[in-house]
Amino acid sequence: PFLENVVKHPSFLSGQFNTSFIDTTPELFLFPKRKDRGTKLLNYIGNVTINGFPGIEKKIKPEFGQVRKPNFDLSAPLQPGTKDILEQKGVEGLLQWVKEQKDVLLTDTTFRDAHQSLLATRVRSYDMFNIAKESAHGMPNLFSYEMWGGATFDVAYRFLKENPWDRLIKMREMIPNTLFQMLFRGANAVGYKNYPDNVIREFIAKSAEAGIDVFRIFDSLNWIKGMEVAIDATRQSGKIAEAAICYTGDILDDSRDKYTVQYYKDMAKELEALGAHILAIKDMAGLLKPEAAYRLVSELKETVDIPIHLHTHDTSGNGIYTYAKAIDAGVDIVDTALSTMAGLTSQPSASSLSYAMQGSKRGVIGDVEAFEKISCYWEDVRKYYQDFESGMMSPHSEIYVHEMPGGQYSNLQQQAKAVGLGERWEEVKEMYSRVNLMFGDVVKVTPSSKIVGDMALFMVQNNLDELSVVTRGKKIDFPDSVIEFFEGYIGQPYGGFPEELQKVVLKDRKPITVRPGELLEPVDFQAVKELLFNKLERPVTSQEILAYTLYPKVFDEYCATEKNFGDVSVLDTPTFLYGMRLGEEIEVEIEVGKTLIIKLVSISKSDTEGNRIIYFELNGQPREIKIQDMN
Ligand code: 3PY
Ligand code: ZN
Repeated sequence: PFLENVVKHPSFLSGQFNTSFIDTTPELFLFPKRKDRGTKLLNYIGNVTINGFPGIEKKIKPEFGQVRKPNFDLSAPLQPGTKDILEQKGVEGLLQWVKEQKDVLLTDTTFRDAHQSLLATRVRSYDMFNIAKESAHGMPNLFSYEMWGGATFDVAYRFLKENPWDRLIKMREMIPNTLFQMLFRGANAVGYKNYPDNVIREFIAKSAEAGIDVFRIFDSLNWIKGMEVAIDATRQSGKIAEAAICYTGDILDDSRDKYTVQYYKDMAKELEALGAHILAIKDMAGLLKPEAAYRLVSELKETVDIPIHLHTHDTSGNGIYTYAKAIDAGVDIVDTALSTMAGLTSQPSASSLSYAMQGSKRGVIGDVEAFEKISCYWEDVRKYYQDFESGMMSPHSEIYVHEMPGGQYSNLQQQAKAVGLGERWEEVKEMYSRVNLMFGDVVKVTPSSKIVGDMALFMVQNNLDELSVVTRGKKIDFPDSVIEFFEGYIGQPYGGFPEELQKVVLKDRKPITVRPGELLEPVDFQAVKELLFNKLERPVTSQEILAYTLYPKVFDEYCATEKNFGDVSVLDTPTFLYGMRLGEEIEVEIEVGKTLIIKLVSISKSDTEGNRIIYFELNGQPREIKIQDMN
């Protein structure tokens, strides 16, 4: 075997070479033949045309038509926004400015929670870039865009085969006037388990560098210890630490005395003392009823001095009413989505709220007409992702019973389908609420919600109930996530673990009670860098090191896809999801000013080995691609 190239030759590495070395070792110039970007993309398109896209019913690419875009003057100077205030006045100046606003400020979640909650997080950067400049011009007076974090990081690599850091960096360039906000799961970062402290610190530092200004930090069990490192790291990077209390249960129901107003007030005080700049009420499932919102916000306003930012989901259909009551009680900022990406498991609609508040003491800051124009774009784009819709067509007040977070609903449904439980979805939802009670009535938000969901799926699949889990428990291999939870590796739930169940799940394992970060060895980033360098045979960025640290397998698969297919993020979404129709011609801008014209000419029948030849034209030149038909 010859050495792949000059920089890896031992003599080169040890610095022992002279010019004759090059003349005597010509094999060093036999660089492996790399496929060009065009061929790689043809491979991708051919493959998805023949074999379909995971999670999408295989069909001929539908005709979607042109998307509507607002005709704003993009050459006009941008109106300054909250990002400019942060830059000019610093964090304290910005917070002061927020407190001075008489009307309520909005965070727009269209780029993150809205599609996480409606479309299983599948909206691609391509569709965001395409409306970013218009958003910067049309919505300059938002408090922030929630546009990163939560499930978007993982899904970008895992399913969309694109780099989430690129999304952040490019969006930052196109929307320079408004704060960017991300959802950060405390010690779980953007993952589903606790990470060592140095990973949390490094992730926050790098996200801040790439463009995040506001970190909404929560712990999935409302365990403040799990949030401390992230709050500190955010402050260290000079950014805004928005610490969240996750709302669960029902403060209006006297029979549920675990999560009371006093519980939330104590937590808020502690978070303020820890250095939170803003307090978020994170109503991830949409359980905060209007009167509860009024009481909770009024009480919290009395308890803390920092601004209060309310987040809800509209699953029950009561979201606007909840916000109206919270606004009456003095909430500073609320989370909304553009109307065509709002409602149901997503956030309430920005424009509906604006209209709803007309004539009240406090209005909504923002231009409704612009919201509606930008919203038309999303109405058209949403159609691309129709296969990821949850099928929920109307408000579901059942949410008050099963308490499933909006961001989980469509994802768990996909998970259920994937393990063959699509037809038993009603049972899964019911089991979800039963598992919550078995676990001692826990806060349910990623990853605790995923653990409850995993257990619910597991119990439905294995026909288990509360009793048989315990009586047959010794012989049951519980899902890994459930074991980790009972071991204490997600943190400590308020009120402790149910002991009997904990013993059944853990068997001989011993649970921990300290912060997992205290036990986890710091990650050696230099070692990860070297490992990745050897795997990828190219220099690696600190962003890639973090991605690999959080999701090694997902990142490996992403790199493998990139190697085979190149950068597929440049494809328009219908082509990315459905491939091409016979006779169709598309243009793909692979870099600024460099466009490929691709035509799908014909497809052969499968040969005896199941291969098909796809005949393309690439910039007018005939090209053939062989694809294995997996159908
Ligand atoms: C997430 O952690 O992704 C959430 O959206 C929680 O609500
Ligand atoms: Zn949410």
